[in-house]
Amino acid sequence: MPVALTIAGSDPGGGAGIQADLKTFHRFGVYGTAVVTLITVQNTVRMSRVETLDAALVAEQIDAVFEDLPPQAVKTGALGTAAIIDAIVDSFADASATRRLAFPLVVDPVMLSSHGPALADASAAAALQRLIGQAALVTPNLAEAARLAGIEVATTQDMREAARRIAALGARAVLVKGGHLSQGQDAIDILWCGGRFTEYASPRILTRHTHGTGCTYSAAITALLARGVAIEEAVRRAKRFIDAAIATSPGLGRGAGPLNHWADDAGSL
Ligand code: PXL
Repeated sequence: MPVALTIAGSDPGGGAGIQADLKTFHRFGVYGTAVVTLITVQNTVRMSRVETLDAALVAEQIDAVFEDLPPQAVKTGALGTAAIIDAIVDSFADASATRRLAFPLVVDPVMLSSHGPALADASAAAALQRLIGQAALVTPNLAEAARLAGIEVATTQDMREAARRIAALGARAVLVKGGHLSQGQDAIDILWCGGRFTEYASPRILTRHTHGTGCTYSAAITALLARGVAIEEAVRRAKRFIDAAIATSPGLGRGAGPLNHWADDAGSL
């Protein structure tokens, strides 16, 4: 059974962060391992606290997984501080040198949550560039793409330019997610990979239950990479999965509820 690792924050409400990642890995038939970087206090209506863990504790968790359960793919989510990001970069370098461990890395550059405290501090944005330099794929939403590329991102043309700029930081591929674009009927995501663009469009689903969509999307891609699927195809299948997961969200909670992580979409699995 392929193994995937998520390095991310905890959402006690179960809709985002490591909880969403593990459910998604499981759905795709991949054994999920998880290293916690920070603990949020939240549910579907509020996020009231973010507590980051000690960077050395994060590194120790990663080493415990690498020592015994070497993953075929790794993703990162909310990382909190520059110290944690630096510890992760060092852990990867060490695993490559001493354990000859190699895996595709998916970086979901989570910086802000839709509500509540930030999931990364100011120093983290700069440190994130070092991690991006090692990524097989980076998956920013519009706001994150704008921040990383240093341009405004309001159109699909901007999304392409942002993808190119983020790739110039050293990432092998960049997926800019246009779910928050104000124009158009479709949710359009743009992938820059191997010197060409691929556009993925699906009808926008009008719902407030989208909590954890970014986490779930990048976890699905990571699971498919762990199974040896190529990036362009992994994104195509993962997008089908999140569309189904949003369309069949269970409507839990009184606010922005979670997706259906058990969505049944035969074409994606
Ligand atoms: O979706 C971004 C995100 C990532 N990680 C954790 C979160 C959230 C959003 O709420 O709580 C732990």
